[in-house]
Amino acid sequence: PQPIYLKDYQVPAYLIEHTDLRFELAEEETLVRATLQVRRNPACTRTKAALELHGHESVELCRLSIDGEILSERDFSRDDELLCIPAVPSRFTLECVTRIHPQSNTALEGLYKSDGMFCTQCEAEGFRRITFYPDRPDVMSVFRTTVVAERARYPVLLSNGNPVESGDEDDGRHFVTWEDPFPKPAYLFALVAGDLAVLEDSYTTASGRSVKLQIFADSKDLDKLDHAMLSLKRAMQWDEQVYGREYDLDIYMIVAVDFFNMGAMENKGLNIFNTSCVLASPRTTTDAAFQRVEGVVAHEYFHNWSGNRVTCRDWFQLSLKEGFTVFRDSEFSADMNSRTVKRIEDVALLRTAQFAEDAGPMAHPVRPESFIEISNFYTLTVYEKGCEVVRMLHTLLGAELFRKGTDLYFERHDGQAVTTDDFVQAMADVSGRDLTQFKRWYSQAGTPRVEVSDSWDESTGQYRLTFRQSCPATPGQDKKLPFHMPIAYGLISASGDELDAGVLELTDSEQSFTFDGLAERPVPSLLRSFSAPVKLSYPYTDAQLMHLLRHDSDGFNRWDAGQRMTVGLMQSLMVDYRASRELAVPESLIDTWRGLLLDESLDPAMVAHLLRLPSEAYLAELADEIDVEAIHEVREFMVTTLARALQDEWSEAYRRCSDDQAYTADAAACARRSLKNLSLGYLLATGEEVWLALAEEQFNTADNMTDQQAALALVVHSGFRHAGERLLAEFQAQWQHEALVMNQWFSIQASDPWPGALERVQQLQEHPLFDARNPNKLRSVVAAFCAQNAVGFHSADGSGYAYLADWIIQLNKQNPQIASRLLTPLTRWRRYPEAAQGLMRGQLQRVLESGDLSRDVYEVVSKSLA
Ligand code: BAL
Ligand code: ZN
Repeated sequence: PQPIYLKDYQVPAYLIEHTDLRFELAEEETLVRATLQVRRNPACTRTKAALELHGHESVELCRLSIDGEILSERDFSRDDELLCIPAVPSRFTLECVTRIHPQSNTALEGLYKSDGMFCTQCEAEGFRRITFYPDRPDVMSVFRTTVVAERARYPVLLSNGNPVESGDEDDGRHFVTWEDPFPKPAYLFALVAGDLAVLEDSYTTASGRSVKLQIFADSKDLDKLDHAMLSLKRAMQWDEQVYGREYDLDIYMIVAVDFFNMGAMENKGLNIFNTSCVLASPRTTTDAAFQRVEGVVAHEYFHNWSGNRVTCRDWFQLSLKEGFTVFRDSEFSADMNSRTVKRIEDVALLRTAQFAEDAGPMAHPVRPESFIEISNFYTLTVYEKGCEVVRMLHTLLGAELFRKGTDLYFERHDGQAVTTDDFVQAMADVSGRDLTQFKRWYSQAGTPRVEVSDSWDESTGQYRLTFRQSCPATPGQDKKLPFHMPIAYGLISASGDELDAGVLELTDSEQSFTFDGLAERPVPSLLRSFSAPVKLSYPYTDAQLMHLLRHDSDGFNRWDAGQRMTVGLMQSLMVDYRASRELAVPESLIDTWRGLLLDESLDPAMVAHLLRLPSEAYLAELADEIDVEAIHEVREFMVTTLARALQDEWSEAYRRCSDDQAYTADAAACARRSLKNLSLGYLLATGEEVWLALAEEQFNTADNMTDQQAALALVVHSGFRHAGERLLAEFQAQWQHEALVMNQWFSIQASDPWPGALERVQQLQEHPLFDARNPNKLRSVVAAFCAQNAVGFHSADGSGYAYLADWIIQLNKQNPQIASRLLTPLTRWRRYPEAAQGLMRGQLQRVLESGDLSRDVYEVVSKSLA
């Protein structure tokens, strides 16, 4: 397979003014008749351009005609990907009839069956699995879609836009016709047919229009849709208030499906969601999952403007819609919940997983320059780092100018397919700022390093901060130019007062800033709220970090000061561990933690974040060479030591955060559960039976999934092995009919680091509820083991690596997108010691040689081995 390049972009030679689709859905096969009004693109200067229609090899062509004249095989050419008609008029009607087989579509791209229902996933290039079409985002068309199916089996027939006609056909079939007046690319097309229950509501927009809201799901899940509906209405209102954006159709639909490669999809007027991102009820859903539902519902809704009304010119511009929309949904969640906690969670993900991506073989700029398979670029870099880039624009311009910039962007480009340059240009135009250098964030890959030093002149009261920025080489980019980055900062006095605060703008590789008239040397609080996605280092002493932890007015940096302290300690303990020296946790840290645990004035959610040790994955990302065992053992040692030293305080925190009131989902209750369950984890880590009894009691009496699942996971991962097995059996008996709950049951076991993990995972695969065709099940078992169980996966005999390679070879044909995504842990082989490197590389080689690789898997494996 060959890469395609951004530099080769050409405007389409033909445009589709109108797309009329008729789907005849049946049990064996589906017939699709597409009638396209085509015209030459006046912006295309190529005189003899052929009409190019994308079409997957699985699509059977039944009939092709132009203005009623049937084309013979001599009139066009077709290969695996394209159908070319060399001679066409400048304006014509193309009719195309295709036959497809959704029943055997295991890739879950295009039209497929999820349990008993038909559904679609067309982003990025799934529409070409339905019919022949210019399947590129810069071809935007108005769609009219008629769906025909047996009424008894498929009473609900949905597509984009508004329903305009319905009725009966022959043989017990019925039809519904939908019209979407907003021109859209084919990737936003959607169709659903099934026997679905619906929750209905309505929303009145700021200008007074009433919009019908419908969420469809299997009837057994009808009681789990309220939270998504509430989140949707909040998102609609927030977008009006914060961005001035109103919804535009008369109806907004969400459908929950069980078989789905992604989290959700923003198809115009008809979102399709993975059940895991829409269903929620206190009994079956954890607090974290409730928040995910809220965030994803909002994200897909926000796409209606940032993605659908204004879309991407080509797939290199994916972050135009994704980075911006993640920024929008993260700000929404920050407004609905705790801003500081949301920021901590987002940054923890970025620093752990996106930074690791930046340091691996698939590292790419936010706007990639080339790809073999675009599905491989729905990445943390495009989404999360892309969000950070938009956040930096927000920081540099300020909220007011940023809003002017988005207003201009939406107004200027409504109905167009545009680029990240167009987005930045709108920001430059409203602010009068030169953002040329800023755009390097879109074109240069890698995580920049910023080293900070300072000096203090007692006699003049002058304090100076000096910044040096650099960026490591990434594949295809050896040398990097300096970035334009905002560094939010504060200067803190010995008594904890803020002497100065603001935003410094770095543009050079080395730059100094002086602060005059200070009465004392301050402690610098740097990169407040993580104002740029960089690795910033400053030689903080523990005393300075302690000072920030106590006094910083920036909540994020208070947390980060604590993280820096524990990370520093754990890194030095790893050195001791490798040298077989005795390990010890300093009394000063234990005292600090005691103070935090006993301080009832602090937000329990914040305390829980402060007292949660850095994850193994984060410690691995920070290491030059990843020593899985040392990381795990040191972390376990820290947990056990802090558990025993602070047993009374954990017990007190647990008691304080337990209440007898019935479950509520408000922020204060979530915060209490968070600290309560963290405390329970530490109490269990003491190894004392009394705390096992407490965990079992919580498991048995919990009226919500957050508490029940926390107790289960903590016991299963603890040394109380028999009790773990008992609770797993009880949990299974209680929840075997709830697929999403059982996914957690799988995942808790697959991520259990105790010896014998691989055997346990292999047994789980034999479980009747495991289904290798369902991506959620693969994520719960295979991904949970390979990506969240470092000790098990990196077993010295290489068995974990072989296990993953076996899965990749099996899934390569069945579901290439999932196969290539699961591969990630193996691609990081260069970060591990030599023996592991050889074993991991060997398995990648085995995958490469297994023959007939999909583009998805080939791209990741070949780049990893390059
Ligand atoms: N566009 C794919 C799913 C999402 O990012 O919303
Ligand atoms: Zn998105």
